[in-house]
Amino acid sequence: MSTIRHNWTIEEIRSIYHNPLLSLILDAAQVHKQNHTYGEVQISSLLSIKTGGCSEDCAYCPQAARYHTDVKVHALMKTEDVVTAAQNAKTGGASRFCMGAAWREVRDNRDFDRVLDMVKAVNALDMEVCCTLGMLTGEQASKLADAGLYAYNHNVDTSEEHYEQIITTRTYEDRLQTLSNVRQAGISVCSGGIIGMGESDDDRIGMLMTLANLPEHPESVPINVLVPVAGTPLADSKRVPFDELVRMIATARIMMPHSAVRLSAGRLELSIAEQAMCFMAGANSIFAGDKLLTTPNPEFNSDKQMFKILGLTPKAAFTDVPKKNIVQHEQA
Ligand code: SAM
Ligand code: DTB
Ligand code: SF4
Repeated sequence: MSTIRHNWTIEEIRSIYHNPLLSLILDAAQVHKQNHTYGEVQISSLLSIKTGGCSEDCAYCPQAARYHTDVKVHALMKTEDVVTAAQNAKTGGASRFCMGAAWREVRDNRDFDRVLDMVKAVNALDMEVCCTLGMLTGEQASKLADAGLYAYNHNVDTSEEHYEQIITTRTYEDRLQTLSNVRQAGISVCSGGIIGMGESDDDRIGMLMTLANLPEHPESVPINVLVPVAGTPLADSKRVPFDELVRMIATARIMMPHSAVRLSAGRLELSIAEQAMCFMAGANSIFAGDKLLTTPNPEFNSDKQMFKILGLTPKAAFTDVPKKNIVQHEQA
């Protein structure tokens, strides 16, 4: 097992990140092999349970109400439809089910009560239940934990310095506070970011430093490649070259040896060979299913073929979250 550190300096990370690519991949692969089953990949499935109409101004996001994108606003889904989607995802091999809502923050209302019911119901399917609902108070995090929530996704998205170029309607500190509330409630933390938003290498390095120097490393670290969406301010962003993605994954793997590093948005643009380099460099989790939240993702069959070609195996769910709650399905 590798040593877990929370005192990374920018210089140390720079020297890892800027290593010649093949040496970097080899170092990362060694860390990966010491801490994980090489070739085992955790499959998560995503569902947008409340879509569009969001009040925030995240420059990358097709769901922000202020940008004119093709996303259709959809109110919070019914619990039974969410459970059906989770069952289908499980049948397709997913061990984690992540429900996303286009909210700035959770409010204590009937919608939140319904989300708590969804969490209970998906937990009862023996899947790792994850939510991404925006900012949370400590009390809301505890309610989610009591309902059986396994993980909470809340990305820092970029470096603290670059953050205000991307989002002005909340602060970096707000993001970190929610992560701390989630941690305090005993929920597994999922936090990462996006590359391809005009950030510098030092911004990417700074983001990894923020994540790795948290009091505990996030158990999962999604690395998203920006999916440029027409109508958003970042619609015309240049595509991230695949070697920069591999570099980012390898550096995350070396800095956070025990965490799952998730090759997240942007896989549709990557060949199997490029994705293979990401897995060699330490990625051990993906989102599967032909849709992320609102944008397309590789088809089930093409991922199945990739798993076969690369000899990857899906990781089983790790659910020790007690199912003490009675599941109440709402009526339509
Ligand atoms: N509203 C909640 C929030 O912002 O935390 C949850 C949903 S939000 C869509 C979840 C994450 O999706 C964002 O933090 C961002 O990292 C990622 N994301 C959104 N749009 C993206 C895009 N176009 N390309 C890549 N990642 C994106
Ligand atoms: C994460 O880091 N990536 C996922 C998940 N967490 C919620 C979201 C990606 C969204 C991509 C744009 C979309 O499909 O709307
Ligand atoms: Fe809203 Fe989340 Fe999209 Fe930002 S990323 S606009 S908070 S849905």
